[in-house]
Amino acid sequence: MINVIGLGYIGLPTALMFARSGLKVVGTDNNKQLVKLLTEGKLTFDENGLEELLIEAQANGIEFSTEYQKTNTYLLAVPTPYIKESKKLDPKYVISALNSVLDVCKDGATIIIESTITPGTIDKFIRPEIKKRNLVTGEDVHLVHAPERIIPGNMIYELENNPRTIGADSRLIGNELKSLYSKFCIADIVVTDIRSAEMSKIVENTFRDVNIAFANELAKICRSDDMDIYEIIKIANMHPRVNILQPGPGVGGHCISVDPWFLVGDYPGLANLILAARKINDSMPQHVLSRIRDIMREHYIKDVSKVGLYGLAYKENVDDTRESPTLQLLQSMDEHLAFGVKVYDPFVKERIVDHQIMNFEDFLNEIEILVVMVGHDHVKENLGNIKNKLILDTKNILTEIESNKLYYI
Ligand code: SAJ
Repeated sequence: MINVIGLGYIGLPTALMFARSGLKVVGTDNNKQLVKLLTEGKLTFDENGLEELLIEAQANGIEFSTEYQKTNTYLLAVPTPYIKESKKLDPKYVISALNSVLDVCKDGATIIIESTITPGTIDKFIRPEIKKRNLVTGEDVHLVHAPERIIPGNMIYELENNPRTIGADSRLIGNELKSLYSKFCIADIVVTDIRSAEMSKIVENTFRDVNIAFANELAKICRSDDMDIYEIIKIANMHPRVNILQPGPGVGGHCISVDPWFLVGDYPGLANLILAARKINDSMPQHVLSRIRDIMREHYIKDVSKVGLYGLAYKENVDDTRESPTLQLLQSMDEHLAFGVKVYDPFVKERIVDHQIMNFEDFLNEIEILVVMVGHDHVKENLGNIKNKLILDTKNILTEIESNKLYYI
C-alpha cells in the first residue's frame, strides 16, 4: 500500500493515478474538510479529467484519511513555501510530514519526496531528523526525491507522458521506484542521485523563468523604440536553435516565480543572471500599470474604477491564483492608493479581492478599459461582447479585434 501525504495540486492527481493503475492507495491530509469532500467524491480545484480520474480511483478502492498509515511506501507532496525575507526554502511542512511518517512506518520503508526542494535540502534537513531517532538511511528507511513536472491544465496527460527523475541513494531502490512509477508513467524515467534530482528540478523552472524574462526585457526594449516584439520573436524562433518564450504581464504560479529564488537565497553572489531575470519578471505588473496609465491619459479617463482587469488566475484556463500577476498588480495599485479597479475571472468562483465582479456582463457594464491579464479561452469566445471597449491585451491573444498591446501603441 502507498500512503500519499498532502492531497493538493500534485499529491491528489498522483494518488489517483497510482490507484487507477491498480495499487492500494490511501491519501492523507490534515485538512479534515478536504478529506471529507474527497471521500464524498468532490474536488476542491478544477483540472481537466480529474473528476473522471477520481471516480476510477474510487472504484479501485482509494481511501482518504487524516491519519498516517502504517505501510512501507510513502509519497510526500506537501507545500515547500519560501521565506520572503531570505528567499530560502522553508522546509517545515516536509519535516513535520516526515516525522509523522517516521512515527508509524514499517522497517525498511521508502519515503518519496515529490515536493520541490533546493539542492541539499535532504542532506541538511531530512537526514538529521532520521538520525535524531537513531535510524539509519539505507537500512531503516530509504529516501527518494522524485520531483514532479506536471503543468496545471494538462496534469493527467503529463503524469502519464512526461519523463521523470528519480533521485535515490542506491541504484536498487532507484530501480524499484522506477518500476513503481512505470505503473502509470509511460515515458523515460531516469535514475540518479538525490542532489542531482533536487538541482535539476530547480534548474528546469529557472530556465523557463530566465527565458520569459528575456522575452519581457525584449518587449520593453521594443516598446521604447516602436518595434513589434511579437513579430520579432516569431521571426527569431524560425531559427532552428532559437526558442524564445512569450512576454506577458508577469510570471505567477507556485513554481516558476518561486523556485529561482531558492538559488538566489542559497548561492548569494553566484546567481546573478537568475536574480536579474526574477527582477525583470517581477517588474512586469508595474509595466502593465504604466500602459494602463498611458491609455487612460490618451482617452481622458480619470476614474480608475472604469478600468477592469480580466483574469485573476496565474495563467490561462486554470482557477489557481497563487502569485498571479493580477494579484501583484492589485497590490502595486494599492500601494499607489489607486483603489477601485474592477476585476473578473470566469474560473474564480469565490470573491478573493475587493471590487471583484462575479458576472461577466455586469463587469463589462461597469468598465471602459478592459485589461486582459490572462488568456482564458472564455475571452476569445466573447469577442462580440468586448469589442466596443478600449482593450489592453497583455497576452497578445486578441488578434481579430482592435486592441492595445503591452509594447506598442
Ligand atoms: N508565462 C509567460 N510566458 C510564457 C510562458 C509562461 O509569461 O511564454 C507565464 C505564465 O503566464 C505564468 C507563468 O509564466 O504566469 C508560469 O506558467 P507556466 O505555464 O510556464 O508554468 P507553471 O508554473 O504552470 O508550471 C511549471 C512547469 N515547469 C516548466 O515548464 C519548466 C511545470 O512543468 C512544473 O511541474 C511546474 O512549474 C512545477 O510544479 O514546478
